[in-house]
Amino acid sequence: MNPMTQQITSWSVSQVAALYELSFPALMARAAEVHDEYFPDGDIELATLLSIKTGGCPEDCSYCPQAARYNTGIEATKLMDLEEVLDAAKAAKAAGSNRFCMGAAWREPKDRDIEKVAVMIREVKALGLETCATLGMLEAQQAQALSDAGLDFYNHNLDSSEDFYGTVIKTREYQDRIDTLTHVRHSGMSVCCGGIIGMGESRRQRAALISRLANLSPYPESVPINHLVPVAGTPLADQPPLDPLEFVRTIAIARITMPKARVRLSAGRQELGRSVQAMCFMAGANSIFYGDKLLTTNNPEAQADLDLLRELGLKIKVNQTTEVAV
Ligand code: SAM
Ligand code: DTB
Ligand code: SF4
Repeated sequence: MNPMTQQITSWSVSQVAALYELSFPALMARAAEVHDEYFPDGDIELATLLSIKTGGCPEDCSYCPQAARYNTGIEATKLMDLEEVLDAAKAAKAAGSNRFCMGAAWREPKDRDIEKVAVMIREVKALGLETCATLGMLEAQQAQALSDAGLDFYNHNLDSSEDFYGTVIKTREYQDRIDTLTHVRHSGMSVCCGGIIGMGESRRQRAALISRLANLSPYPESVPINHLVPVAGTPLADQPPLDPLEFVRTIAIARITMPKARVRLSAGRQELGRSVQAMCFMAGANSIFYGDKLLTTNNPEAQADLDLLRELGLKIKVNQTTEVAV
């Protein structure tokens, strides 16, 4: 267990729900206090995503443009070649990224997929980038193989509270996600785990998601908080937008309940705009996906993000193994 993230407390759903009921200024002040205490540098981590295998996924995740069953116009591809992945990783490093995250639209990888991704991990790591992968459900020995290849983080999200989960995903159980997270933790890798806000869940269900994340023992080192990107053709395409302040509150509550985690302001940043993003940084977000594309949807242009961070006076995290390249 990483001593950095050892648990000292647990959070009941009611305790987390009570945080949502604080006045907005009181909640923001509390989150900022926790953030200052645990991240006195206040730097922002930059993580770049690459979809190494896009579309054609057999799962039914209602939010996802890559599910084969929805008509979203995404063309299914094979696993990318190593050279193409390395070119993208080199470009990410040159643009100042800290972490390179390889995503695949699989329900679960086959063992031969793990072998190929392991080669990518070794080579990307050799460039001096932190590595992350998100490939779907893993068996224990697959998590171990990725860990042995040098993978630093594995991303696998809970996505929602357990009681809301069945309304968005029916092709796998909540417990399957917990099992994968357990395998990842036991393999020695760091855990990247968060969820999506704005899928029609109630405030109580948002509180239940955060409570579940915060009570993972230890809680994740990285917590991506995604705002739903409604994609035409998916069942959630017409989901009414969430009040942006509710999203900011969720970031603040993630910061308070998981003080040592990197809380990542993830999908949906383009739609949030600069002011709401600035509030999210005040609420304790200290990581973003950086680069013009997420997996299949758009992200703010890299230069716009660098400009925003500079205007807000926020420092960019410097990897111990990475020279400053911005
Ligand atoms: N297939 C793997 C899996 O499901 O674990 C890895 C890739 S999957 C696209 C990774 C995560 O992206 C999902 O768990 C979800 O949190 C997020 N995601 C996918 N579509 C999204 C959308 N439209 N809006 C916000 N987040 C989304
Ligand atoms: C995470 O929590 N969000 C990222 C990453 N982990 C893999 C993915 C967001 C995907 C948004 C929809 C898309 O671009 O396809
Ligand atoms: Fe497949 Fe992952 Fe998309 Fe679900 S979120 S449909 S598992 S790619």
